[in-house]
Amino acid sequence: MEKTSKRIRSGWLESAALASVLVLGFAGFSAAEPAKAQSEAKSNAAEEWTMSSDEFDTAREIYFQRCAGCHGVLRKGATGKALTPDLTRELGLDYLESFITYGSPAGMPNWGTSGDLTEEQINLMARYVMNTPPQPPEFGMPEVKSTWKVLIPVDKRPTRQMNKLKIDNLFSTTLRDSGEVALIAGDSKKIVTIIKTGYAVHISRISSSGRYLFVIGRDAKVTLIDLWMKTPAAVAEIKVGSEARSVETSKFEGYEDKYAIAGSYWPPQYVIMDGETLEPLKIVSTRGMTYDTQEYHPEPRVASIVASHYNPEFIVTVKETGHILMVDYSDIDNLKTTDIAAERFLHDGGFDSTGRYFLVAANARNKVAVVDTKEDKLVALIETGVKPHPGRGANFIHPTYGPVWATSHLGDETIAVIGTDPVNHPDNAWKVVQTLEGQGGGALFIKSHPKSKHIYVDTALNPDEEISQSVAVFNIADTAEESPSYKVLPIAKWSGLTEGARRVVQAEYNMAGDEVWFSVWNAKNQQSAVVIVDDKTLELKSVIKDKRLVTPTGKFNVYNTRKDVY
Ligand code: DHE
Repeated sequence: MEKTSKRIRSGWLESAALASVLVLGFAGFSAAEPAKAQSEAKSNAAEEWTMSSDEFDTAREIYFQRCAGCHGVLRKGATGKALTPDLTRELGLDYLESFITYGSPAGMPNWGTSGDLTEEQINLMARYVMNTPPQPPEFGMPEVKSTWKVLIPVDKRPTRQMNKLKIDNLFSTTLRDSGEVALIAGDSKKIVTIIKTGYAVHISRISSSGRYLFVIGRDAKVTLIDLWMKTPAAVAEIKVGSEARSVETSKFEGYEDKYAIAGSYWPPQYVIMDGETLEPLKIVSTRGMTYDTQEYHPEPRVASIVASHYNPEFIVTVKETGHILMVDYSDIDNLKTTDIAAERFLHDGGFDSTGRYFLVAANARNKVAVVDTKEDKLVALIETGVKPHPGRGANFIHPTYGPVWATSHLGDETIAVIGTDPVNHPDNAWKVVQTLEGQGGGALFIKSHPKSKHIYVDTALNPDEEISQSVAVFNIADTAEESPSYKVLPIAKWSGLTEGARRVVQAEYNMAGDEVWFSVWNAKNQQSAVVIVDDKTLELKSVIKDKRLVTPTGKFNVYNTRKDVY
């Protein structure tokens, strides 16, 4: 039975910051669709889901901005429930309105009572989800290629590093609502430059050599940035679909910097590109059967992607159908893929400390799937707490159980600690060896570093402000106790900001592993900050406040990201 912590009342996209201005329209939808929905509605003129074409367009945009990430474009459901008309019409207008207004303990945000949607908008959305979902366009090679731009050709780029930056200690910082990344120097804490990217950048990844930075927007735009230029800037860009979350680059020996891959939510597919120009080389659809019941799913979205260190392979997780694809890039024309049946609603994950095992959240059934990237095999499916959400997870040496990897949870306050050393600690391997209790549910990211004695857990989506504005820090030595206590760092308070949601999100270490950076995430029209903590003393070290730091969320230290140190 699903248990839900009483400390989490609501989930994704609840905050003012999250729900703040998402100005992207879904211009690519086929114009015929609203009319189709409308005429369908008109034929049932007395039905409660009747909408005008304008209303349908408005609702479609709100749906894309706030609902599609969890419920899917075709509304087949994933993190959120399925919302197809056969189900929603059964539920009826009143029920849907109240569900949207008040949310649910299972993670549906309380859009009405939080003030994010008006009563009128709620009525609109309730009627919208009773209509047939419109289908956005496909992105085959002609469409993808038409968006591809090489801004600076390879032969016009520098042949050596032209700046004095310590590239390995740069932080690529997502400025979510301004469609930019800020490159921040780890040593001086100064913003080196701000680069225009896709809309609502999700993650950054670094090429194996450390020269190229890849950034992906929620609008599926990939931006390639050359860190060797006097002032680092974009040298190529491409749009691989209309909605995406993941990008990665080839890391296996002999293929360093050669290929990039981006996975999209819509259309459900991945695109392999040239690593220096982003020229699209291969597009592979992920539509297909669920791994277990083998039923067709039209929208199995690509979630996390990592690059294997053991084989020339990308590890591509397919959310709704629960497949993990080991995509061999050594011969792109004769593409070989090992398809691992894992578990449903794959989301985010990372490697163990050796880089051999990939652990990824499967949040439909509260599991973590473990893949051996050397043998290309599923090693284990481990039951955790409610909706594991690790980011890339935290590796540390447990005083009792040896090498472990830990995940926090969206749906409860626990932290699951999993043994990862089948050689020297076989009894503990691939089991939850300990469950820590943190501040509350709504945790998004957990982080540690091989040189650190600490584990940091944010609770950015917890509805209690004190909890969402602070982080819990565990001392690794204390995990020898059955129920170790933790220290709470009031990061938002330390930022000096006094207004706004000030959600504290995503710990990221510097290259040396002696500082930890946190975003204090406010709405677009409010000031945000990055707060830096001294990892030895757990005291405030520095605060970066700058009017250009608009809605900072993820931060990606170049060295730690390219070497998978976490
Ligand atoms: Fe993320 C990682 C998807 C909402 C910030 N997020 C990921 C990954 C996926 C994903 C698939 C793993 C990428 C990889 O490793 O290749 N995220 C989604 C969603 O579908 C979801 C739930 C809803 C949505 O509509 O996007 C979602 N994510 C958010 C946010 O609201 C966050 C907090 C703010 C934002 O910028 O949008 C957010 N996601 C992040 C960050 C990471 C991430 C910072 C990388 C963490 C890391 O340390 O690796």
